[in-house]
Amino acid sequence: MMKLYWAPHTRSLRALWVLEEAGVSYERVRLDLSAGEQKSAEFRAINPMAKVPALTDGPLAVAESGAICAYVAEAVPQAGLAPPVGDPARGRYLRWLFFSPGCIEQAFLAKFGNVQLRPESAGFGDFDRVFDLVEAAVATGPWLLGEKFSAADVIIGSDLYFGIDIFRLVPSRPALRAYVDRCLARPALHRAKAIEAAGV
Ligand SMILES: N[C@@H](CCC(=O)N[C@@H](CS)C(=O)NCC(=O)O)C(=O)O
Repeated sequence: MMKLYWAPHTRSLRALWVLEEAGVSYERVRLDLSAGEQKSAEFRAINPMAKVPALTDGPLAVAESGAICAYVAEAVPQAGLAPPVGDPARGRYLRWLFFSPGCIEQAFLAKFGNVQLRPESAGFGDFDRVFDLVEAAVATGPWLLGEKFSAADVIIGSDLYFGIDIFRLVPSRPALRAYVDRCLARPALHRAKAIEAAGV
């Protein structure tokens, strides 16, 4: 059985959300970050970065929230959270999974730190280019790949939820707002947020 190491109000929400979308039973192990439980030798053997979320599945351990979403989508193919190899939509799916850590998170950090970078050198180009692209991708919708919800929506939807509603870094443009609202309406995200609120 998959086992999720998590903490409330962190990127663990993505892992909770994708597991709830997958509809599998899994075990949760809550770590107390303020007590430093993520730094224990036992947890570092699972994620040497000493960060949540991390997931184990028997002898396999996977960390990085995007990788966890990709893993769950492939481990539970019946949930239909990833286009299979050979499906042309898989190219866009993979791009969006990597776009989050490669571009969106970098754009957030640059904005947070008020760091000015040359768009030619910064892998994300610039903040507006990143969110113009995401806005265009979700404008038609309902999901990034069209009619079919995927693990890429968990990643990009949670980035936008954090960026717009929590950190207020991203302007709430109408198409972005509507997409985040569609994500927030998903029963699996409701369940993930309820788990987070209950803390168990
Ligand atoms: N790139 C990682 C980032 C994970 C991360 O930064 N986790 C934070 C919470 S959101 C954490 O565990 N912080 C505790 C610490 O660094 O001690 C991912 O996407 O999973």
